[in-house]
Amino acid sequence: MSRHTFPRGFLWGTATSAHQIEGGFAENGRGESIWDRFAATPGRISDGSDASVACDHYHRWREDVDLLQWLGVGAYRFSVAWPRIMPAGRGRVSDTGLDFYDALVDALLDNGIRPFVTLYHWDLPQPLQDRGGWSTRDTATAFADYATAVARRLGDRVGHWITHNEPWCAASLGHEMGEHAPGHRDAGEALRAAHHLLLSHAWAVEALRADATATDAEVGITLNLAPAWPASPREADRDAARHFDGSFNRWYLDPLFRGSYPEDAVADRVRRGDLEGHDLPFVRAGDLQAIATPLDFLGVNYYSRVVVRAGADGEPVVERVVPQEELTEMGWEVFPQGLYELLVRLEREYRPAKIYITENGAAFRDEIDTSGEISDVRRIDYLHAHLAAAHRAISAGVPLQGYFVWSLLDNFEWAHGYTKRFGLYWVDFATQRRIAKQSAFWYRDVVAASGMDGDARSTTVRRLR
Ligand code: IFM
Repeated sequence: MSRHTFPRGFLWGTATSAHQIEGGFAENGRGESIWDRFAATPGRISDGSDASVACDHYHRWREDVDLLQWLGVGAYRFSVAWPRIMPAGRGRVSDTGLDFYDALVDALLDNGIRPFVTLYHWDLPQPLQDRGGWSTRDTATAFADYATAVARRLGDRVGHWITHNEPWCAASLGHEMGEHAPGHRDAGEALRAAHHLLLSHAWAVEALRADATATDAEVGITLNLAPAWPASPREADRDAARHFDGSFNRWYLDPLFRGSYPEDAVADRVRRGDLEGHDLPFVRAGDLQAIATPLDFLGVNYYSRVVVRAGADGEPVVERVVPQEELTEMGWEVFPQGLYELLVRLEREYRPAKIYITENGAAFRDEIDTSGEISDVRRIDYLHAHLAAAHRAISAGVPLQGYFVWSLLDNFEWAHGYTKRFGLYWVDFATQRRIAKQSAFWYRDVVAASGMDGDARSTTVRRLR
């Protein structure tokens, strides 16, 4: 049977984010975040929940480090909650806020696990939102100060920094589609927010490089990327796929790697009336040069592709092209081939120095059986197929250096509340008990061998106990 063996030094990890797991909202002077406010607004979260307790990781982090140690992973990606560090968003820095992450970093390092620290995973301090949030340049300035505060405290030990997680989500889901905090529906505001997120990335890179002193320190950003396929060979559908690619993928990749926004995508926005005139009025001299500062790595979050057709007005409309059984609980198609294509494209068109897959995983309807086991065979198949695609991309020359499963734990899935489970560990939110799913056993074997058999199902069956 064929095997997929990953190169020596390949990093295996799992990922989480502060707001989705920590809870402890009222502890040690943490300030309010835009997600606290958003979740408190009736109708915003599908199950009416919030993240005030979530996985109670704020109190159970030692237990969670034990889970990582049991999995045998060499890396753990987590985010720092800005409202814990600067409760007002700027100004006073909370030492007790920093203490929490300081202790976590030490515990990880004691267990031989490298911390990958994300500075922003969507929990903007509410006081900054009250003054305009990401639609203002001031928030980018505040972010650079926050980056400095974190780097000064953790930078002697943290070797991997991610400035932002998925700026498209923060900008577009938050400001154009209204599905994420702060819940606005203004396409022009979303473009301003996207620019200020990228600008704040640039300033944070500078701050981290100045203040993070660990010798191997690397700085990058994580983007959520999805290949866009036309629903048919029709010219209009191909153009709709180009349009989607421009606003979703290239709107971030081009400024970061080429120092410019993609012209065709800007033209699409002008046509839609999202921009005043034919220009990007919020871009100032020097911004794009700063945004294109070379990165040590690109973080890639991959979940699925999109299939796009041209709507009546030519606008891209996302289509579902596969039966329900081939979708995850999020309604996303299982399409591992897309990961291969994406990685190869990134290497060819943007040449990042290194790539880490900083998130990949799936929500399925997990159930505990009568013997207390969670046989999440579909998740194992999903992860297996995506790892096989990643392995193929490495063989094709992609500088992929690590892979992080989303997620370590079932957690607060934003507007879906607790209804979507992505974890390798089941979390019983009533008792906070963590139970390893079969995928955790499977991943542990993959990590130990730094590879896996060619065939997922046979591996799975052997592991079921
Ligand atoms: O849970 C999210 C995460 O916060 C960001 N990337 C996608 C995940 C699944 O939706």
